[in-house]
Amino acid sequence: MATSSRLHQDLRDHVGADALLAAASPDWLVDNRQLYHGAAAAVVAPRSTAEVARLLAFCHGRKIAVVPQGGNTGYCGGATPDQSGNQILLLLHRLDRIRAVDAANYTITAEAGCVLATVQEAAAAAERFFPLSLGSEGSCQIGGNLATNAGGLNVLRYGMTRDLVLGLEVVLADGRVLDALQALRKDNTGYDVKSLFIGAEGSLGIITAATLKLFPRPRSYATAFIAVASPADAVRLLARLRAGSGDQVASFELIPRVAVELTQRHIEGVAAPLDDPSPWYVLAELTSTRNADPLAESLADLLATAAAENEITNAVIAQNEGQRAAFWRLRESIPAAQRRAGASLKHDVSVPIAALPDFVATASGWVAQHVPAGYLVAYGHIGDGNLHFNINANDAGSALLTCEPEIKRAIHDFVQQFGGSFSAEHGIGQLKVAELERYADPVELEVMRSLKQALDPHGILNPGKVLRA
Ligand code: FAD
Ligand code: 2HG
Ligand code: ZN
Repeated sequence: MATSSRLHQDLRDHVGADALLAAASPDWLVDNRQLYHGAAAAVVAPRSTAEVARLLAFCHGRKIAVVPQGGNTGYCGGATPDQSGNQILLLLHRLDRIRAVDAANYTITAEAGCVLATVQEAAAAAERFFPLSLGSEGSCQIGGNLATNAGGLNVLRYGMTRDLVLGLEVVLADGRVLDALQALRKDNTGYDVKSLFIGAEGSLGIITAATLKLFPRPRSYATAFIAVASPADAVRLLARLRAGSGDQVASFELIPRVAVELTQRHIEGVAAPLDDPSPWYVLAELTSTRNADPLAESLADLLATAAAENEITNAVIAQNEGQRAAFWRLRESIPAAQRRAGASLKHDVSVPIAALPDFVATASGWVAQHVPAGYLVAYGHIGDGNLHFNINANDAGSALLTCEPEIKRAIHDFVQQFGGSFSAEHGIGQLKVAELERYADPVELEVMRSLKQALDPHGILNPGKVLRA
């Protein structure tokens, strides 16, 4: 590694003087969950794909590692450099242009550093809808969403980020630019190369822009907060609502009583939508692109039948946009409430939806018996079979954190037993590399390593993330 001042001068010469930042903000060197603290040899914030390409060509030639960072909201330490001080931190936030909105083609082309909320707003301004929606949408970037294949609150209807992609522009490890920014819904010309970079967490290439699918804008909503006795009843209710509503369910979130209590305690202005306590709740939303679609009436009918069959114990339908926003605020502030409540362990798991009730019963039984230092806060996207099977500490946290390895092992083993995934939507980063090695099919792992070797022979792209360096 060249001396720091020499490296900085080389970066100015090769990439552009303006791209090199004077110093790293401490916020960029720690991950969102504060699990990892790193250091950087230099921080580069390019304004164009060409600058990213020049940076990578330079780093490829010198075998210098590059760690891309978007909004830094990721949960697995993927955007944090290691502690060597030899890696270059590549910030994408200056690549922030919406290049095109094509309302007739229902597509938007956005640069990687666009904040997700900005992409949503640009679509809305053209009377279109970009459905990716996460609690972090005010700060995460579309490039980070693509790199993690983010999920979120509308997957049930619209799919994961991968399902929303038509085209990508990617800078490869050696600086070549892959221009696959097609806006086509049909394109069977060989391998789907762009797909490799989605969910690769910056380990195979740097995403600089994407062409994304848009949809008709929803104009009618019906949003209910529903009390259910068990996850099994929630799963039955999901099937009922999907079939009975003409498949208009866009979101279906499971919330345990303890999460409602945590948000009331730690987040200002959150109120419990239903007075009588229930062990579980569902936040369900139906949407339609028709104006004044009587969704609330059909939802009320479906819920009345569900109540008559003892599938639900109570429900309230939002009567106006304020109430709808309040239901969503409660749901979206569960991670913040959990954080304010103290230390926690997170398990972002999925199983086939039908297996979810048995998984919850088995894994919570184990937690109740073996984890006296913590309490379960299991919530999430039950409509996608994805639960955040999190455990909060009863006290300062050290007793819980000490048991982290055996708790993780037990929960992830249950997940495997039920045919699920130990990382449903948050990726691998540096946090779950060993889990991937343990649970992935060995042949799949070999293919991943071959792809890494082929696309990044010097191992400069986000080393140690997804795969061991
Ligand atoms: P970063 O954290 O900056 O980076 C994530 C990874 O992508 C890193 O490996 C990084 O190196 C890589 N990367 C970033 N940009 C690029 C690029 N342009 N090219 C190549 N690689 C790149 N996630 C969900 O899936 N669903 C949720 O519902 C959800 N809710 C959340 C709620 C809260 C309150 C918070 C804090 C997080 C939540 N997340 C959720 C996690 C997080 O927001 C997502 O993983 C998000 O997609 C990360 O985007 P980012 O821009 O912050 O990426
Ligand atoms: C959510 O669904 C996010 O709110 C965050 O994916 C989950 O904090 C978590 O565990
Ligand atoms: Zn989630």
